[in-house]
Amino acid sequence: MLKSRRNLLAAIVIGLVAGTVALPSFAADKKLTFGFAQVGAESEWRTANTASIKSAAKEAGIDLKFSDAQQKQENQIKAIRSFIAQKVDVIGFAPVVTTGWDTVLKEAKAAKIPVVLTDRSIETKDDSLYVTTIGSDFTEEGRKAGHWLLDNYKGQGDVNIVELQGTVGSAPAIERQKGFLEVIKADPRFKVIRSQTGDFTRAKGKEVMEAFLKAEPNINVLFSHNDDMAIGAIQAIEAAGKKPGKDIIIVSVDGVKGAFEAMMAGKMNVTVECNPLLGAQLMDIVKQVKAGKPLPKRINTKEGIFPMESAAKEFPSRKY
Ligand code: GYE
Repeated sequence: MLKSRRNLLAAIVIGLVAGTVALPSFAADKKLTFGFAQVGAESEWRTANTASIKSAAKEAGIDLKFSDAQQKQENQIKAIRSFIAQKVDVIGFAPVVTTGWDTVLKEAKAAKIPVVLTDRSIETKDDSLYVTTIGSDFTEEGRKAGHWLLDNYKGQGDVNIVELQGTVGSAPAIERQKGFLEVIKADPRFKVIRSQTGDFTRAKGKEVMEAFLKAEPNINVLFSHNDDMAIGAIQAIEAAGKKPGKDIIIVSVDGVKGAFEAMMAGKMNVTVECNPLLGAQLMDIVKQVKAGKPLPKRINTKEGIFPMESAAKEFPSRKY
């Protein structure tokens, strides 16, 4: 008995060396699992981002476990914990806000599951808690918005600006504001007279703009941290009997189709591009992380700026 077992073992070893016996290949066949905690479905940008991630995962043969946090940090934390419990290979998330992630990321680290951030960044003293962040340079987007305004504003005298901020404490809201203010402070005529969050949604953008219009009879410019809020605000401006794009100049960020439609209708003046189509690059990174390849801590996406005059020409080739 013992002898025949030994013989069998010997036969397998010889077979393996000779290449005639194949090792069980489940290790190679096993699909890579990627748990992804999305912010929510708050904007056109986000819808395009989610679609890009889902289709890229399919194409890359990655088993995607997708969770929608409905813009709530506690839901994202729950999703990350469930990914840890499921022992996924890699965890990814677009952090709704910048702070408050250390505890859950330490849990992922203890479970030896690498974490990739996409779209939004976090603040932490321990940057060993994630491998890399892939996304846009939001400060630069704010600067582009500011430069466009300084270069293109035609009116005389003081320029009263109202600002619709994105989600409080989110990287794009903090950094777009920072970049914009940094640039417009070069000209003291330009003043932000009101600034409030519209949480990146159309409904809130409309509501907050209505309040701005009631409180301020003399608004010259709206700077909106995303297109959806700007589109909501356009409705409020029209309802107040004013002409968006003329009576109130509208400067926005994202570059989604809805913004191009508003620009072609003459109701929005400019949108700074923020590219949501991060899926393919993200899946590449997931594979590299799993293979243990070293990656830079920060990977930026490239983007442009589209004034109203370019909208009709650009519109047919827009992908989101
Ligand atoms: O600008 C906004 C979305 O984080 C870059 O989130 C993203 C922002 C985007 O809701 O539309």
